[in-house]
Amino acid sequence: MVTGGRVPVSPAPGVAARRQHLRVDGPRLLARIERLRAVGATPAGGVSRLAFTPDDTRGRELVASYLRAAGMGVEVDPAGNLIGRRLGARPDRPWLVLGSHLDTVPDGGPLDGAYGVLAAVEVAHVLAEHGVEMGFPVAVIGFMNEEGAFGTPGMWGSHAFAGQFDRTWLSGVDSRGEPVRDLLRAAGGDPGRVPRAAWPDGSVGAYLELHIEQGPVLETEGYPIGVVTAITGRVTIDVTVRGQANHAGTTPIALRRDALVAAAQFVLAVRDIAGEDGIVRVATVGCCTVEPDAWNVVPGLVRLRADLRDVAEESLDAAVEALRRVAEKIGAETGTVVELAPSQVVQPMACDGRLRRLISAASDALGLPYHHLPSGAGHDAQIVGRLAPMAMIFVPSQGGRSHVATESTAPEDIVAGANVLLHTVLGYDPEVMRGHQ
Ligand code: HGY
Ligand code: MN
Ligand code: MN
Repeated sequence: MVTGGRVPVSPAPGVAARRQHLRVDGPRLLARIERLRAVGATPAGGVSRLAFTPDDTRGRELVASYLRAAGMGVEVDPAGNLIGRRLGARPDRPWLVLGSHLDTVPDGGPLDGAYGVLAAVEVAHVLAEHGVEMGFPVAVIGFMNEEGAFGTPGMWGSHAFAGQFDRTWLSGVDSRGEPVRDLLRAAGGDPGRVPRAAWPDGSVGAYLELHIEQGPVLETEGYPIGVVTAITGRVTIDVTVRGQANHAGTTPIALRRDALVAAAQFVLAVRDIAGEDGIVRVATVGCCTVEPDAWNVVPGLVRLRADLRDVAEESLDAAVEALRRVAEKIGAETGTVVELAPSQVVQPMACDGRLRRLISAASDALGLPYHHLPSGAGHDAQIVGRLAPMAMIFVPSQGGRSHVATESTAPEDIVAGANVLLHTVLGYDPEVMRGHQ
């Protein structure tokens, strides 16, 4: 399928046959994952590279050196995204973008995000080493602050990339009181120019993200590869419970306005709106602060954040409304005020059918069985998907565990997933994207 210009989009038959035998350098990929894991390693055996911290910056610098070793031009955009570019002979064509994130949750694992970026670097490295000329430019991106460090909005960098960044995110301070603008500047970004991080409509042909599953399905079902069908939607709600602090020994129970007792009831209500008989698939309260946080004072103020997830946006809306009613009732019964402020809504997103077929074909060619499954975790892909077609490849998570220090994937699965990414890239043809979804 030659469409004119200097380089044909599809390789000649002999070239295509040689490309079929290309594989990633597994030991190099595994060694880099271990080296990055050491940056921000915690005594508990996990990794803490929260966005905007010095360890996050050190990790990004390490990955920048790998991008350079892969022959890519490297830059940090104004939103803090780390970008490697391989222009190739057809820089005029829309980009094939590969990426994920490099930040972690506190005491998280070594693979969430980092695996996808390092595997994408490995793919670029193999293409360069073997002198493979693609008929389109390729970018590898380590997106900034996917996890929403210190209460800041998650999927930060991908929002900026897709032209969806909300400028109010730059105002104010994080949960530690640090001005967000200063944090971005210190991380190599440029708060005044974040809109320039947006890639124009039509500039991205497709986006591919390789990631660990972070759940139990692939391991339980016995598949080394997952082809993601859709990515869950998510809403986070910031909750403030206002009661009255008072002496723990002298204040009669009936007269208390205990903010933590009210918050505890709210946490149970969040659990009850989720699950098989609930309104949404899952819901969690994973953080909470208490004031004045003293064992002998009735709590006067509690702040927490609820995380609700479902593939149906209507269900998320309905759950927020249900929680508003519950909050009013709890407030009336406990003498407190329970305020709800939805802080970030991320829409669910279906993966592109053409790209999914390409991933399936790459897995078939490598003799790797695959399973179609939805993602219960959020990903940069669902934000980039607003700009361009996207798809995701999963590999199994041992024990279905993630966002914890014990997060792991078998080395052979890590390498297999990277090979599927490589062969999806080799099979990618911008012309394919003209076909039906
Ligand atoms: O929380 C999530 O789903 C993702 O890891 N950011
Ligand atoms: Mn994560
Ligand atoms: Mn992730």
